[in-house]
Amino acid sequence: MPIEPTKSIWMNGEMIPWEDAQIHVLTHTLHYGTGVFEGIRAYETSKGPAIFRLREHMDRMLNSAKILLMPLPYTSKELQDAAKQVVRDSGLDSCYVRPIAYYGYGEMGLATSSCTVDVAVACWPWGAYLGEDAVTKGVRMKISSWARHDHNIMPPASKTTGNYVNSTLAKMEAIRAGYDEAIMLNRDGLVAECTGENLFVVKGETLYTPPLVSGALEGITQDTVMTFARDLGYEVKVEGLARSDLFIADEIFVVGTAAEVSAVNSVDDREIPCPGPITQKIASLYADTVRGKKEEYAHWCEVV
Ligand code: PPE
Repeated sequence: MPIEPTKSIWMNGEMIPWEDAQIHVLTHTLHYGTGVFEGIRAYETSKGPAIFRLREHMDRMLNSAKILLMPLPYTSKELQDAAKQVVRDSGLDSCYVRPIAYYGYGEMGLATSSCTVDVAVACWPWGAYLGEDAVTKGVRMKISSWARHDHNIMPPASKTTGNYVNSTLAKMEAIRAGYDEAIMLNRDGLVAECTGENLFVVKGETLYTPPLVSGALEGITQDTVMTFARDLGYEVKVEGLARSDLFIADEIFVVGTAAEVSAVNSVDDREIPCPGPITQKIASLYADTVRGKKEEYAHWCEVV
């Protein structure tokens, strides 16, 4: 679906008209994939639009930049304020927020030491990421033939734009083979994550999710879901998962800001019970929490 423009985009500290948020074709990051970004959602709540876990997202953006040795000219707080301003200005009740920091136009070559760092924050309406019925009917997963890049190739803890070449290869392979999404294994054959989501396996009353060392981004939705699961009395284990753990899971679901909580109905054509009761419970708690309907988690909703 095409991006639906909003009024303005925050660029280097100023709100500028949507159509003026342009960059030069010789922008460094366009050539080398050296940007860092975030994906955040704002939801309609009874107190007005609120951005979910805004601080954690902007803190992670600072960490992504740190890993890349990129000197971000803004603090987490300044970026949080920029995101709030963009959402307010859009007049939207709910939207997706995309901050990005990139090496700008001015120098070429792989060393970034003398490059300028530009930062933008945009928002627009973005619907269900894995389809409208991802929660009820689930998605069909393919284990990718592409390995997840690892810590000594592209650090998965940094949400770097270039990292997503790996995700795009896997996503396109899955879609062209008739699946909805890919599960990526690391080079040791352990489950890492999906192209834009973390993964959970349910076995009995225990939830398993792969850690950063397996090649997963430390997801903020993953953290939210782990909090829910523990609060609901389930055990949560952050540990390595093998391919077989997927095939014989009681339930599998994937989570991310864009994908929210989406059920999995099969992995490489092995059916997974779907939608499972624990998946449903977590998905509905997530849907209520992000809309500010759960008092105990209301501190995660940053009213704009
Ligand atoms: N792993 C990857 C590789 C990833 O891109 C995301 C988010 C996650 C895990 C989940 O992280 P979190 O959002 O903090 O729970 N993917 C973002 C980008 C999606 C896109 O297509 O662009 C997102 O969900 O916003």
